[in-house]
Amino acid sequence: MAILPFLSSRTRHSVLRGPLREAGRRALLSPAAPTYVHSPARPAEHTPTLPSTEFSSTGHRRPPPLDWTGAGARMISSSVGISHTRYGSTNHTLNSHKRFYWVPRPQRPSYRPGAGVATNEAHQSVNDSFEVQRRTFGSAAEPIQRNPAYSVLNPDDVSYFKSILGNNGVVQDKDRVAVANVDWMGKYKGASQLLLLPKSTNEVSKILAYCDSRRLAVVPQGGNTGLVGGSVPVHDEVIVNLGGMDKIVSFDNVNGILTCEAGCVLENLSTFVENEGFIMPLDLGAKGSCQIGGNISTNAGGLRFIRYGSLHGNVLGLEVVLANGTVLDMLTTLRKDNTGYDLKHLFVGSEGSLGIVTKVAILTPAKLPSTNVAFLSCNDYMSCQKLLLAARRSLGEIISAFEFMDRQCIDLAMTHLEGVHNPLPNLPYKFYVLIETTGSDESYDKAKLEAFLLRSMEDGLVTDGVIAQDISQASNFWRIREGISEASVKVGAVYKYDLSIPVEKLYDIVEEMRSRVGDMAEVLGYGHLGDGNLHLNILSSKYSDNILAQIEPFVYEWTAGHRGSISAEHGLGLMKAEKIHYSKSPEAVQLMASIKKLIDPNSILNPYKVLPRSVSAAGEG
Ligand code: FAD
Ligand code: 2HG
Ligand code: ZN
Repeated sequence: MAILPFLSSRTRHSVLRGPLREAGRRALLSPAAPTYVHSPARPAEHTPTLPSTEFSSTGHRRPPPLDWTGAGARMISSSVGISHTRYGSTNHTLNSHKRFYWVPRPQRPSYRPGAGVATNEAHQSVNDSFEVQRRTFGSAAEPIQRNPAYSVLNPDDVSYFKSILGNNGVVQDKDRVAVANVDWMGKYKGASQLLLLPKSTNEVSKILAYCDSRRLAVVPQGGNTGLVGGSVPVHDEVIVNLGGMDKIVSFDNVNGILTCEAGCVLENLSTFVENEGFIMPLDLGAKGSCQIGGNISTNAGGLRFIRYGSLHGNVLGLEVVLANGTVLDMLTTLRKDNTGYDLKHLFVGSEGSLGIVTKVAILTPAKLPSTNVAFLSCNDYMSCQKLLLAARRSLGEIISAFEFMDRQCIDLAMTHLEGVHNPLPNLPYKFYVLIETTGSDESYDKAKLEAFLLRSMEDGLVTDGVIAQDISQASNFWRIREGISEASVKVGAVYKYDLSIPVEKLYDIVEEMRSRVGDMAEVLGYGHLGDGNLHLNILSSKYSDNILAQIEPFVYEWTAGHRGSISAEHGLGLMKAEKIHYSKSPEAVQLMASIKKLIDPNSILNPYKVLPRSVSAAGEG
């Protein structure tokens, strides 16, 4: 068996160990030789290239949460800890050496004139933002007119907000407001003049009651890592960022139930529960910036979905503030509760259009001691599919991630990510698969994975592969997969599509798209194969109508034709609000609009997003 010569006694015993993953650390140990899994066809004398000793925690960057308290700086120290109401002063400060990814500083938008007042200048800002949208939106290329039913902010409004939030909670500083107006990709840009930073549910309630009475439009904002333009204003909506509500309320360490405020950064929560012997049921590349309230509002999927499923299953309770300021207490921590309609589900995935999530109760699975990560190559997409089925059968109870990437993704990552190494550098392969297993018995889990990989090679599904020997290597594998998004925005223009497609058809659209755009753009396919979720990214040095014409409506029609979803996990936001009919029936969309009307009759929450304007626009009041 070709695998055995490469399994030295040292490497056999140094496969990633649970304790080494303490607190989610994936990148701290010195590198050891990875266990290479070679195809029987490969010559035994081929010596694998070891990851170089350049692996270092210091060489990586991670995205700091947005600095809502400083003077406009986005890149702040990562030491934003969790404030504890129950756990005293334990320092759960975010460790800057854990997972490495980077949120680029958004392009600084041109400064907006005037300070938060109802003037012609405000309207000029609106027009400025319109120009930007028209140029770059892709799916939202149609002009979006400001709905005149909304009021324009005036000095009395600002004074009122100061009276409830204090001066620090009302931000008009141009730099800081400018940052909050632009999304992570630098693609969607609004013209808001006001950023509000509430610190309690009561403050959120007062903000919304006031905005509703004045008919001021509002955009709820978490970590601003959303990829569909949902988290930033379209015009002059007031931005309500939840970052100041970052306290853990309680942790039930018998049942693993975490209750916290919506502004807690996911990575901070991860660190916190891991110290208690649990893990968060979701994990995503944006974890250093995204907030749990944002995760819930987008129903984020991410890298652990295959194992722990959707937030619809893991969220036990929510506290939500409705548009008129009513605080809806659904913050139960019960596993089972069939008393009437389960209203919290309306807010999971509603993208800030039905209410502002202020508190969350979430079920956290037990942290298991043994983790293994393999990075494999396959010759064709059919082999990836067969590998997934085989993994489900052979690794069923321990599989915790099954991610796939095509060759173009690896090339992109190697070109644009600092400090990453191709684990399989000797030959270019067409497809790569990252498999992670997590279980309770290290030797059993490892033996199981190795046996599975051997069988897969014998069956010709896997051509080459490597199992991480330590956290550094595992971190490198994950860094490649998680870093694709980050690398994609460095190219210039990126058209992102997030599709659910039956697994057997999932890669067909990547190939069709490649032939459609030809040499105008690079087409990448990757994603959560285990969940049937393709991330189709089309990259070019700049946005172009010609490229867009090749992509849309083809991508939506193709997906609908295969009974897929045009938003698997990122939501509709602004980008796809007008496209919902590709995935939902007219009756379903109409019912959604009725629910929106019932809960937010003045339509102040996140206008222009999620639902088509034909069914959701606020009328003249
Ligand atoms: P924001 O971006 O601020 O907001 C997203 C939406 O939620 C907006 O519509 C906003 O109005 C609303 N919202 C935010 N907070 C609240 C609140 N408290 N109450 C009501 N509405 C609110 N997504 C995935 O699903 N899986 C992934 O694997 C994944 N990986 C990513 C990797 C990178 C590098 C990046 C940049 C993004 C990734 N995303 C992924 C997308 C994004 O991170 C998620 O959608 C995330 O859940 C958004 O959280 P946020 O706090 O940044 O929310
Ligand atoms: C991921 O899985 C994210 O990496 C982002 O959902 C996908 O950037 C994208 O297209
Ligand atoms: Zn994803």
